Parts: sequence; C-alpha cells; structure tokens
Amino acid sequence: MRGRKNLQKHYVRHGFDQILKDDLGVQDLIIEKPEEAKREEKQETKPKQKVKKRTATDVHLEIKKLVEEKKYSLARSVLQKAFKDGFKGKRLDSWRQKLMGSSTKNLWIRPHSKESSLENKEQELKVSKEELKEKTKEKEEMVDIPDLPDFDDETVEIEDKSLVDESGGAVVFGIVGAGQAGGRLAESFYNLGYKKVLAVNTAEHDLSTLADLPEPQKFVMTGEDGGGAGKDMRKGEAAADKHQQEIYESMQQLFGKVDRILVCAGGGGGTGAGACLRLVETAKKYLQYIGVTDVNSKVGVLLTLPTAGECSSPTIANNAHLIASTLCEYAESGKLSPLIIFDNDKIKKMYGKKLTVRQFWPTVNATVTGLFHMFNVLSAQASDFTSFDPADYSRVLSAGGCMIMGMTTLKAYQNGTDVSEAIRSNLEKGLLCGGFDVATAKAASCIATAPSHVIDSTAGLMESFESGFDTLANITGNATVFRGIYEVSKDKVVVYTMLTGLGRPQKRLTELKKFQDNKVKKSKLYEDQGEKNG
Ligand SMILES: Nc1nc2c(ncn2[C@@H]2O[C@H](COP(=O)(O)OP(=O)(O)OP(=O)(O)O)[C@@H](O)[C@H]2O)c(=O)[nH]1
Ligand SMILES: [Mg+2]
Repeated sequence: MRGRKNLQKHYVRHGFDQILKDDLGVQDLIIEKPEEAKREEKQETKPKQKVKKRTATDVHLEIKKLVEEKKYSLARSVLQKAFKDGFKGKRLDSWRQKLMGSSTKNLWIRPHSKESSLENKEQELKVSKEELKEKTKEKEEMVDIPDLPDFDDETVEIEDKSLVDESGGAVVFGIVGAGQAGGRLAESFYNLGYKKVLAVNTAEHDLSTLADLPEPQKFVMTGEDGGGAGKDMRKGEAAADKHQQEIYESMQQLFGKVDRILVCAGGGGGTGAGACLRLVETAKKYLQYIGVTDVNSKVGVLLTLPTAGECSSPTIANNAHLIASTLCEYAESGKLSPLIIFDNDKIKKMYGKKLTVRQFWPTVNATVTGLFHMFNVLSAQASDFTSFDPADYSRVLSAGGCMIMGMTTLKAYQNGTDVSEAIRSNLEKGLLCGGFDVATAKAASCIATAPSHVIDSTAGLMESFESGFDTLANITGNATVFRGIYEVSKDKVVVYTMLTGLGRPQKRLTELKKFQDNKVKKSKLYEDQGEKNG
C-alpha cells in the first residue's frame, strides 16, 4: 500500500493538486517538491530520447499480466483506453469478449469493484489527464455564448452502456444468481441470451466454476471467515448486507435498462437463501433508480426446493422451509412478483434414472430456465393463429403470489377430450413443483405449439386446443387464461402451462417441516418470520 505522503507525491507528480485536495478534504497542500519531480524537471531540459512505440502486442501482454494478477478492473481500463487509442487485433477482441462479454457496447469500468486499488486509480488518472488536455483544447476552440438558465428536465435519460439482452424475449430481465444453485441458474439463463446477469457468492471457488460467465459478471461477497456460508443463512444475509452498495453498482454497470429483475437461489443453502431478500431489496432500489414504476411487482424470485435425499440434513430442510415460507409471505402480500418455485425433487423424479451425476444439475437447470424462456420468447412473437401477447405476459408476471410452470407432450390431439385430458394430467403430474392448490390461481398462460404438418392436416385442432384452454380455466377456479397457439419446427405437439397468483404450496412446506430440527438457529432477519410460519 502506498503511504499518505507517497500518495501526495504521486498525485503532485501527475499535476492533480485539485483532485488530491478533494480526495484528502483539505484546502491547501503543503508538500515539499518531491525528488522524483525535481529529477523529471531536470530531464525535461535534456534532449528527448527516442521512445519505443507501443504495439497491440504490448497491450495484450499488459492485459494478460493484469488478468493473471486478477486485476480485472484495471485490465478493462487498459483495454478500453487501447481501443480509444485505435489499437486493434484479434487478441484484443478476444480480451474484450472475455472481460466484457460479447457486446461491443459494453466498454465500462467498474468503479468500486473489489480489486479497485491505487494502481486502478493511477490508470484512471492517466486517462482523465488526457481527457483534461482534450477538454482544454476544445474549450479554446469554442465560441463564447451567454449563460442560459438550466431547463428542469422531468425525466433523466440514462445512457445505457450495459450488456445487451440477446434472449429475444418480450421482457428484458436482469438476472441475479445467489449461491451455487443461483449462480448456475444465472449461467444457464446467460447461455439462453439473458446477458444481463450477475452471479454473487460468498465462495469465490463456486463462482470460478461458472465458466461461461465473464469475470466482471461475478461478485464475491467476502465474509468475516473466508469463503462459503456453510449452510448458515445468517452468513449469506450478512454478506449481502455488507456488499449491498457494490451489488447495486454492479447492477448499474451490467443491467442498464431492464424491465424486471429475477433473483435466483437454491433453498437449503446458506448463501443464496440467506442473501435472497437483501438482493430483492437492492433490485427494487435499482429499478426505482432507472425509473421503473411499481417495483414490488417487477422483482421476482426463482427458488428451488431441495431433493428428499438432501433433506436428511435438518439444516437444509430448515433453511428451505424458512426461505420458502418467508418468500411466500412476501409474494402473498405483494412485496415481490412472481415467486417461481421449482422443486428439484420433482424434476429429479421426472427424469427417473436417466441422468448421470454430471448431467443432473445442468439438465435440471436447462429445464427450469428453458421453460421460463419459452413464455418470454413466444410472447415476443406474433402467431398466425392465437398470439400470447406481451401485455398478457406482463399481467401474468405481475399477478403476485406463487408461480409454477409445466409442460406436456400430447400423444393424441385429434379431439378436445384428448387435449383437455393432457392438460388435466399436466396439472396433476407435469408441473415442476407439487403441493399447490391450483384452484387458487389468479391467472394462467397456456401455449400450445405444433409443427406445420399437424397444423395443416389436423381438422378441428383449433377447437381441441380451445377446449383444453377452457378446461384449464375450470380447474383453476376461473382464472383468466391467456392463450397462444404457435407453429414451431419441433416435431411434437406440446402444451406449456404457467399458473400464477397461487397460494403457497402448503403440502410441500409441511413435508419440509417434517425434516426440521428446531434447534437450528434462525437468522435475525428471518426470526420473526420463522416464528410466524411455525
Ligand atoms: N436447480 C438447481 N438446484 C441446485 C443446484 N445446485 C444446488 N442446488 C440446490 O440448492 C440448494 C442450496 O445449495 P447451494 O446453492 O449450493 O447453497 P449456497 O446458496 O451456495 O449456500 P452455501 O453453500 O451454504 O454457501 C441445494 O440443497 C440444492 O437443492 C443447481 O445447479 N441447480
Ligand atoms: Mg455454496
């Protein structure tokens, strides 16, 4: 670390007296002229030596070294400056891809990131020195005009230097993944084109396994005693508390303009479940900052429930019960929307014994994010038959309460009874979380997709689908059913269902409670909630 006096010398050497005064909060600087500065003055009178021109290779090597030293922020600054200075080349493009994701619009510097060091500052100062010179030059060339009073702009347009969403969905989501499950789900979303992703974890190691996510999209919430929360939700909560400001700033840099934010976490662990509510708070603040209205219905949570095997640990069952019932309370009282619950146990049973250990989580995650994506992407597309439009999708997302999704492949679809039966069975077996009372649903979306040859040759298919949709409305106690019929390239007839505004999955929560050990300490934040939920 550079000492205060050395820091002063360093700033003076760069001619930034005012910046230094501001930084130190003093009026005047009483500094001896440093030896280095004297030496530099002397050197100026000597004839100038020939300086070797900097090449793209030099820039590449400099960035490589910084990345090896994990100084990502500084590496980004160097890269940004190099592009500004006109350096080009495959290696620099590849750094851009690695450090900033695929978007070329994404040239930003993380101002308060973890590794923000004096060296960072030094680099930023170099950049601003040049900017200062340029500005002075510009000023000299400018025409003098009289001062006019400032206009009171009603809305401030936010310059979007963030990542670009490539999901093709009607709604632009910012995704925050907390803990290992949350991080992996976030990565799975990223691979579907949801580029506005931030993964946070108390364990740096878990973040490093998210190979597809660019480094700037990972944030380590350092705790008091090293990595991981060890299934202690209080630690996850405290870490998110401590880093709330930095996470907020990361959202500013990565998300830019988004319509909604979805926080993903696995119920059962310490980090994701513990940090979840704090992240919801931060997400709401961020949406407010970018001018989104009604933020309570624009921040949702995607929560997974643990498998029965995992619940043999009372801590996991206790954590899952606590976070699930707390989030249900939030969703029921309109503090977030939607609360999407996926049950790992149910998904595990659906795949039976087909999956290897290596395939298990990636397949579960691809199922979860793929199903979610399906509704977003179809609502962005017009159908020649019945469109599930963006306004319908928005209403479903804002309906509050819990949300579940499911899909079913139709073996028979020749008449209305076939389709109705398939939908009925989907609500019983095909939803990716059980224990809900589907009659409590306030709204539902049902989208039928079929290949061209089925669409062209099946007489009465439209009526069959319609009667299936009506069945859904009946079973859900006359929830508003938003419908869609789409022609797709997949050679199957599939019906996707999304129910929302549901009451909590009481049966599933009771099941989790069976595994609980009441001696497990509860976090402060959840204490009252835990008592309330029994
Ligand atoms: N769907 C899904 N669930 C997962 C995945 N990994 C873990 N889980 C579930 O999430 C629960 C919580 O585990 P983690 O996400 O590892 O926990 P954490 O939030 O990192 O918390 P700590 O490890 O205690 O710091 C587990 O009990 C699993 O049920 C995943 O990749 N996908
Ligand atoms: Mg973990």
